[in-house]
Amino acid sequence: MGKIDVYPTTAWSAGTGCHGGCGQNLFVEDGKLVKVEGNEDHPWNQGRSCPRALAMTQYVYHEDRITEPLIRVGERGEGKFEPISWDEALDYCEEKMGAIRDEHGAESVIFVQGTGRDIGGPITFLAYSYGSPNWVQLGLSGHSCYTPRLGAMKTTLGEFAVADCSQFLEKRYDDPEWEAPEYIIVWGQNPPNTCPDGFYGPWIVDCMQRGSKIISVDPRNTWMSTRAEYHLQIRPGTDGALALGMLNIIIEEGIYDKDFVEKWVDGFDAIKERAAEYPLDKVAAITEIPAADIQAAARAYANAKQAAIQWGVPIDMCPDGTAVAHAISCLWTVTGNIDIPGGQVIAKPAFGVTAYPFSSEELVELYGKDLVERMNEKRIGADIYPMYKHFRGWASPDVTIEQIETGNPYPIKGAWIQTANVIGGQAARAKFHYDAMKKLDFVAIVDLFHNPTTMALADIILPAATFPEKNSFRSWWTPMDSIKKRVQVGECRSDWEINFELAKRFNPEGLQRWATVIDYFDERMEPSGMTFDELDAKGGWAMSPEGPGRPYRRHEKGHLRADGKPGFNTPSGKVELYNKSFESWGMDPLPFYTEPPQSEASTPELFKKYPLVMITGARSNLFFHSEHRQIPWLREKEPDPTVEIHPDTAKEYGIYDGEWIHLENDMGHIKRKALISLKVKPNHVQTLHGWFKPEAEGAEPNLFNVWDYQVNQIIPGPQASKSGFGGGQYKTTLVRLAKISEGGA
Ligand SMILES: Nc1nc2c(c(=O)[nH]1)N[C@H]1C(S)=C(S)[C@@H](COP(=O)(O)OP(=O)(O)OC[C@H]3O[C@@H](n4cnc5c(=O)[nH]c(N)nc54)[C@H](O)[C@@H]3O)O[C@H]1N2
Ligand SMILES: Nc1nc2c(c(=O)[nH]1)N[C@H]1C(S)=C(S)[C@@H](COP(=O)(O)OP(=O)(O)OC[C@H]3O[C@@H](n4cnc5c(=O)[nH]c(N)nc54)[C@H](O)[C@@H]3O)O[C@H]1N2
Ligand SMILES: [Mo]
Repeated sequence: MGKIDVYPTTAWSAGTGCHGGCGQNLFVEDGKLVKVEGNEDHPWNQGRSCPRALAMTQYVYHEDRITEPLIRVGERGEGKFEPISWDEALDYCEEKMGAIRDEHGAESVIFVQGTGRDIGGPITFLAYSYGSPNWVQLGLSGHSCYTPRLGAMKTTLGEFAVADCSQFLEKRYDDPEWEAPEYIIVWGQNPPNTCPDGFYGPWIVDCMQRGSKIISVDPRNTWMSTRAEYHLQIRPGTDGALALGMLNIIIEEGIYDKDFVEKWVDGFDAIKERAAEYPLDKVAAITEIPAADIQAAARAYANAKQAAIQWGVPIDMCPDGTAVAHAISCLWTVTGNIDIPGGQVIAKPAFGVTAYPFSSEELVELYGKDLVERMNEKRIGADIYPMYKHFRGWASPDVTIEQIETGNPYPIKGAWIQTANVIGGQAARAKFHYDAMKKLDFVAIVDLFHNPTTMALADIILPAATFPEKNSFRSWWTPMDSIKKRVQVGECRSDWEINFELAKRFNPEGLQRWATVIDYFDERMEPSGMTFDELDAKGGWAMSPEGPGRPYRRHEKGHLRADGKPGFNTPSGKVELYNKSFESWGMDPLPFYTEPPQSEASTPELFKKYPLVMITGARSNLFFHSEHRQIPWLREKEPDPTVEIHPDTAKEYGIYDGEWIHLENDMGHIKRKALISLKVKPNHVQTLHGWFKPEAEGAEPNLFNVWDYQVNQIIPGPQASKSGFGGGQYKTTLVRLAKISEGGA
C-alpha cells in the first residue's frame, strides 16, 4: 500500500451531479482516488456527505465511463463509435460548427445545458465566443427551474434572497448575530434530498435542532411534513392560490409588519386589493387544504419574530410560475422578514465574484457589442415572451424545439449538448424532442457515460471530468470555493478546458489575453484579492469580509445600492410589490393564480378518463435526475422505477405492492413497479423521472429501455405561461393506472 494523501476540494457536478457546494476530502493513493469523505472544516456541510459523494470511487472508475473522445462511425443511433484524439475531435467540431456559421449564421447552433452544475461559465464562454445567443435548457418546459423564482425576486426586491440558515457567516450557528427562524415554511421542497440552488438541505434540519418549527407545503407526506407543526397538503400546482390566500389573511388581520411596509414597500394597497380576491373559503376549495390550517399557518408565520421561507422547483412548475413566486415573495415582504437574521437573507456571490458575466456591460467588454445586440434580436423566444427578452440570457426551450421542427424564422442546424440528457430526463414531450432533434445536421455531446441522448443523437462525444479531476471555482452564493484537480482518468478533460480550447479556435483574438483557464479564473476572482492558487492554499474557501458584502440590514446601511443610499436596489429604493418591471414588459404587475392546464376544473372530460394527478420527480438522494443508475452502491438501494400509490387507490385498481403496471394517458404509457404507500393522497401518484437502464442494449430502437420507463413521454408540453417562464407540467399531469396484460410486460 502506498501513502494516502488527503486533499480538500469542493463537490460540484460530475460525480455527485449536483448544484454543489460541499467541502469534500479526497483520499488519493498512487494517483488514484480511493475514498471521499465530508470535510469537517468546511462551513457549508460541516463534514457531511450524501450517498452519491460516498460512492464517488465507483463513479470515477466505472468500466462504462467514456474516457476518450469518440466519433460516430455507423448511422445515428446504431451505437457505433470509435476513439479519436483530442486534436482530431476539436478539429472536427471547429470544421462542422464553422461550416454552419458560414452558411446559416452562428445562431443556427444551439448550446444546451442541463441544471445548475459547473456549466454556466464554460458553455456561455463557448456559445458567445462562437457567436450564438441560443443558450438553453432544451426540453425544460417553461424553463421551469429556478429562473421563474429568480425573475420574481430580482424585479421586486432588486436582489435574490434565501432562507437564512447562517450560511453567510463563517461561525455559522455559533455566530451571535444569527437567530434561528421561529418558523420555516418549507414550500414545495424536499431539502434533505435535494440541496438545490446554493442551499444545503440539511441546514433546515440544523435549524430544527435549534428550535425552528416547520410549516410544510407539500402534497405528499415526507420526512419534513411528518415533523412539521403544520402540514398544508396542497393540490399540486395551486401554490399561487395558497400564497395569495395567506397574504389576504395576514393583511386582513393586520398582522403584517406595518413599519416595514410603510417605509420600504411600494404598491401595498394594490397588493391588498389583489389578495382580497382570494378569500379563505375560495382558497381552501382550490388548494384542497382545510381552511383552518391555512389560517393557522398564516398566523404562525406572520406572528413569528423572524421566519423564513425555503421554496423548491414545484413553484416554478406551477402555471405562471413567475406569478406564483411573486405571490410568495409578497409574504416575506409584508411580514418584514427580509434582510434580518432568521428571515430571508439577501444572497450575493462571495466577494461579488461570478464565474461568468451577468451584466450586459461585461458581456460587451468580453464578446463585443455586436453579439449583445444580436442576442436580443436572434435569441429564440425573445420576440414572443417578455422575460426571455428582459431577464437572463436564456433562449426559450419550448420555442426552440418548435423551431428545430419548423425551421422558422431561421433553421437550427447544430447542437452542442453539455451536462444534459434531453431525451432521457430533461425534456417534457420526450418523443417529440427525439424526433425533432434527429433532424439536426450536427450534434456534439460532452458527457461521462452513454445515455439515451448520446446514443440517439451524438456525432461526436467528448469525455468530461468529474470534480476530483478538474480545476474550477464556485461562488454560488458563498463561500467562494476552489475545485482542484487531484486525479486524471483516461483522457477526460474539464468542461472549462474543453470549451476554452474550442472557443479559442472561434475567437482567437478576443480570447488571447488568457493562456490557460487558470488565467481566466484569476481574472474573475480579482475582486477577492486572491488568485485561484492562493484560495486553494488557504484551504479552498473564503467568505466576503465584514462590510457591504455581508448580512444583515444592508438596506438600512446603504449597502445594496450603487449610489450608496439606504434602500433596496430598485428604481424606487423600495420593494416593488407592484411590479413595475413586469408592467413595462406587458405582464400583470400583481401576482395571480392560474388553474393547472389539466385538472377536474379545467379539463373535466379528460379528468373522467384520467382521474389521478401525477407528480413526478420528487428527488431521490441516490440519483441525480437520470444519472447514477449504473453505480452499484446506489442502484442496489433503488433497483427499479416505482410509483407511489395510496392503498385505497391500489385496492380500487386491484393492484398489489410490487406489481409492474402502466401509467397512461392520451400520450402513451410507461412501466412502473407499484409501491403502495401512505406518502401520497388517494387521488395522487408520484414517480421519479429520468429512468433508463444503462445495463440494457443501448443501440436503437432500444436506447437503454428508455421508452419503457421515460415518464416524460406522457408529460405534455407548455400551456404557455404568459411570461414564458414556468408552467412545465411535471407535477400536474393527469393519468390512470393500468394492469399490464399477460405477456405484455
Ligand atoms: N418528469 C420530470 N422531469 C424533469 C423534472 C421533474 O421534476 N420531473 N425536473 C426537471 C428539472 S428541474 C431539471 S433542472 C432537468 C435536469 O435535467 P438534466 O440536467 O439534463 O439532468 P440529467 O438527467 O442528470 O442529465 C445530465 C447529463 O449530464 C451529465 N453530467 C453530469 N455532470 C456533468 C459534468 O460535470 N460535465 C458534463 N459534461 N456532463 C455532466 C450526466 O452524465 C447526464 O448525462 O430535468 C427536468 N426533468
Ligand atoms: N438527489 C438529488 N438532488 C437534486 C436533484 C436530483 O435529481 N437528485 N435535482 C436538482 C434539481 S435540478 C432541482 S430543480 C432540485 C429540486 O428539488 P426540490 O426543489 O426539493 O423539488 P422536488 O424534489 O421536485 O419536490 C419537492 C417536494 O415538493 C412536493 N411537490 C410536488 N408537487 C408540488 C406542488 O405542486 N406544490 C408543492 N407545494 N409541493 C409539491 C413533492 O412532493 C416533494 O416532496 O433538486 C436538485 N437536487
Ligand atoms: Mo432543476
